[in-house]
Amino acid sequence: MYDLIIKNGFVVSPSSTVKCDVAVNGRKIAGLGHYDESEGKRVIWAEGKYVLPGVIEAHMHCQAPFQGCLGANSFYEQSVSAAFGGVTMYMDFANMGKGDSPLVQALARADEMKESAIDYSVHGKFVESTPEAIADIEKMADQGIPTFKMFMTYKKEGVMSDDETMLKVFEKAKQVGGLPMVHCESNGIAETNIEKCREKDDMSWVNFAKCKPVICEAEAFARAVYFAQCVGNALLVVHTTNGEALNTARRAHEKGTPLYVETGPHYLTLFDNLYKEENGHLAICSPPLRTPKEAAELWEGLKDGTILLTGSDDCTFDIDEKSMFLEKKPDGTWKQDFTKVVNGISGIEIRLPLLLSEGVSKGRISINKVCELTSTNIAKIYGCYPQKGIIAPDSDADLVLVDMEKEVTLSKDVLHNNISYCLHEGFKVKGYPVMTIAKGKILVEEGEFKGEKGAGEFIRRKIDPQYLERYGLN
Ligand code: DUC
Ligand code: ZN
Ligand code: ZN
Repeated sequence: MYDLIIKNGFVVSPSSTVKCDVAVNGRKIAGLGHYDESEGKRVIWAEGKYVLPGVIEAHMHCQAPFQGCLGANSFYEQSVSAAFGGVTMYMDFANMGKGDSPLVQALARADEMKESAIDYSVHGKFVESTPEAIADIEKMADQGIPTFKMFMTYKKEGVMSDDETMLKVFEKAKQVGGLPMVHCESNGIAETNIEKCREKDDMSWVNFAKCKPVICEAEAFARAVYFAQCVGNALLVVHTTNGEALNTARRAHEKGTPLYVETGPHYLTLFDNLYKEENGHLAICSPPLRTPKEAAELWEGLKDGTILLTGSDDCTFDIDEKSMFLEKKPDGTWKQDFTKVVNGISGIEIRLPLLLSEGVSKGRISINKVCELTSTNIAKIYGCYPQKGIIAPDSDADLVLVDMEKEVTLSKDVLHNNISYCLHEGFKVKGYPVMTIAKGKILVEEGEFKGEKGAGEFIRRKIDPQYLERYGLN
């Protein structure tokens, strides 16, 4: 007898879509095949639905003090919103300031995440390269935390890593089988441009994007890649937005550099025209939203394998936090100053729907590719495969049932992210998660959350060395 049988769905992996049943015992997948309904204590009929491995979000910032703000959600609330988007595991970053121990901060973060309804993990973060900080890298890897984030910008916020820190972290990460993750934007280019705007007294939302153009990202991207080649280590670049950077990646891949590139659904579906709106500050995120041209370049990168990962970079701030340092003019409109707006937009709940709709329903990519981009590849490169990221015997029974015919108009009212606006308001999607199952238990069913606060567990991770030695996740 099995605890659960999911019957007659199309079971999706990166390489196949097979109509079969999935049997679950306790928290694990017991088998795939054909089972009689009498063999299951509970049977879920999944005719016509696709069954994918639960989405893994490896890029979000929840309860993360930044630019004077904290975010709208507690970790429990974030996990509920995530579950509605098919997410069954997520990872956040240690909060770091100069003088902090990366290890202590990472463990503190894991502790904060205990209230999550879904499994979780943490990335270390580096803002300096003192001998003590570098020594923490091995200790973190030993404790199942083999990924280390650095920012190439945000100097004023005190979280930028200089070149030396990057090189030292790269070197040590290589020694312990770890992987640096880098936010690539040139602080120098951005700050110089911002100074010019200040001189002209034009700090409009539109100028935010102009201060951080493609070249600002592409220069830092190339520098990070050269550093990785210099040290001979692997590198993961988060939230890449444009073809200029992708061309650098292609050249690196030709040389065999294990460079893993992530993009986010907002860069595929939202554009810089939002900065022309009165409430354009709600769309301020870094790197900035770009144009449809860059989005088309990203779709190419997804198709040709230059981009193997997606992440939402979720930073859910409500209007009050996005606006808290702004003033209004006598006519009631904003006195625009983009330097007074916290960077970040919400997205954890809509990453899968947007990829299903804009990707699969529009014929750009297959559902198998979506499986890779939202789950399998994430589990592999972040080191929790095959416990996560695949529907196979002995893997965790983390599953998301998808109805490719379901049409939803995105709006603040249909999402569960605790904020009073939605940048995708009115955006129609076709293809939506209709049930989320984590470790064999139903988390979301028929629009209702059925999970439990604190049910999430810390997942220790270890990266397969072959992914760090050469490019590719096969
Ligand atoms: N980008 C954002 O938009 N917010 C937080 C951090 C980041 O890199
Ligand atoms: Zn970033
Ligand atoms: Zn981020």
